[in-house]
Amino acid sequence: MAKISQIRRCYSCGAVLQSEDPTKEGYVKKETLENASQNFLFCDHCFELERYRNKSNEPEVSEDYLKFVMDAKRKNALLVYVVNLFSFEASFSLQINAIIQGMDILVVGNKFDLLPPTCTEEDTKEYVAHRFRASGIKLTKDDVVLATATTDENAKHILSRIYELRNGRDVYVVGASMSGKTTLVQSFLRVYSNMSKGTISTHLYPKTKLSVMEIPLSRTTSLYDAPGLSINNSILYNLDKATLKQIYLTKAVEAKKVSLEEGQVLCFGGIGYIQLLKGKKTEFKCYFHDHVELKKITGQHVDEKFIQSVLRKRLVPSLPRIHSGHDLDVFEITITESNYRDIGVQGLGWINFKAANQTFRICIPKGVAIYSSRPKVLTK
Ligand SMILES: Nc1nc2c(ncn2[C@@H]2O[C@H](COP(=O)(O)OP(=O)(O)OP(=O)(O)O)[C@@H](O)[C@H]2O)c(=O)[nH]1
Ligand SMILES: [Mg+2]
Repeated sequence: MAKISQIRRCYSCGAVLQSEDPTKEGYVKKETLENASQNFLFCDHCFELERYRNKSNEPEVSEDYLKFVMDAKRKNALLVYVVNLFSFEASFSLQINAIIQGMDILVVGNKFDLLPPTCTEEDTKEYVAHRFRASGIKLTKDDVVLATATTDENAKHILSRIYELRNGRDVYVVGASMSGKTTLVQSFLRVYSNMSKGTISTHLYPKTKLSVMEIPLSRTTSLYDAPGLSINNSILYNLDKATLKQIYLTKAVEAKKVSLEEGQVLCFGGIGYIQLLKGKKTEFKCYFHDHVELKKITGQHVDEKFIQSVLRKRLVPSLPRIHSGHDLDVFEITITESNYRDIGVQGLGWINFKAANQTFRICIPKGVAIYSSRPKVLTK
C-alpha cells in the first residue's frame, strides 16, 4: 500500500521544507514542521526575515525633507506638525522624530470631521498626544489642537496659538502628505489676510527640490509649507486612482460590528485581511469607508481562498497588484492585556476589540504599515 504525504513549501521563498540539514534551503526545525497545523509555514530563514520583521514599515524620508526639518531645528523655529486624524499612527519617521526632539511643537489633529461624532475633543487630543509619546516625542494634550481645515472653524484659534508660541520665530509646517497642511495654511490666510505686508511666494526651498509656500510673518520671519512626508507606507499610495476615489473618506467614519471565531478571517475588501489565529470569539467594531467590503472567510486554506477571491474580483475593492501570497506582508500580533485595543492599517482604517490574549495574523500589501494602539474611539 502506498503512503502519500504532502510536501510543504515555505510560504515566503517557496523552498521545499526539510528538517535534516540547517545549511540547506528550506530548513525548519523538526518540531515546527510536525506541529504546524496552519496553512502558512516559513522556513527558519524567512521566519526571521518576515515574521519577526515585526517593526511595521516606516515612511520613506527624502534627503530634501530631512534638510527642510533640520533647517527648522537650526533656526529654532516653531514646528506645526499636522496629522490626519483618520489615519496617522504609522506616519512617523524615527529619523525625523530624532531631529525634532526638544523643539517647540504645536500638533494640529486635522480632519476631525472624519472621526465619529462620539469622539470628544479632549479624548482625541489625549489620543494624539499619546501617539506622539509612543513614537518618542514628549507632548501632552495641551500641545494639541484639533481642526477641520476644509472649514475655517478653528483657523483663528490655531493661528492665535501659533502667534503666541512662535515668539518672533519662523514657523515650519510639517507632517505627512495629504494630512491637510496646505488646506490649513489657506484657511489661515482667509481668516486673517494681514499676516504680513510681504508677498506670499512659492519657490524651491534652498538647496532642495521642495516647492515651498512662504508666507512672511514679519520683515525677517516666515511660515513655510512644504509637500509632506512620503505616505509610501499607506494603502492610499498603493491604490490606482479609481480605487483611491472609491475608498477615500470624506465624511465621518461609522462603526460596523463583525465577530470572528478562532481560525476565521475578516477581509478588508480585496486589500488584506485579519485572522483570529488563537483566542475566544471576538467582536470587532470596524472603522472603514463604506465601500470597503467586510467579508468573512471560514474553513481551511483561508489564504488561498482570499487570493482566489481577489483574482476573481469577488471582493470590493480588489487590488490588481495582488497575484499571490508573495505580494502580501504577513504580521502576527498577540495582545496580552485585557483592555480595548485598536489594530489599524495605515490609510485604510482600523478595528477595535476587547483584548483577551488573542493572536491575530494580518496580511496586507507589501510595504503597507500596520499599528496597534489604545482605542481612538472610546467605548462609552
Ligand atoms: N475631510 C477633510 N478633508 C480635508 C481636511 N483638510 C484637508 N482635507 C483634504 O485632504 C486633501 C489633502 O489636503 P492638502 O492640504 O493638499 O494636504 P497637504 O498636507 O498639504 O499635502 P501635501 O502637500 O501633499 O503634503 C485634500 O483633498 C483636502 O481637501 C479636513 O479637515 N477634512
Ligand atoms: Mg501641501
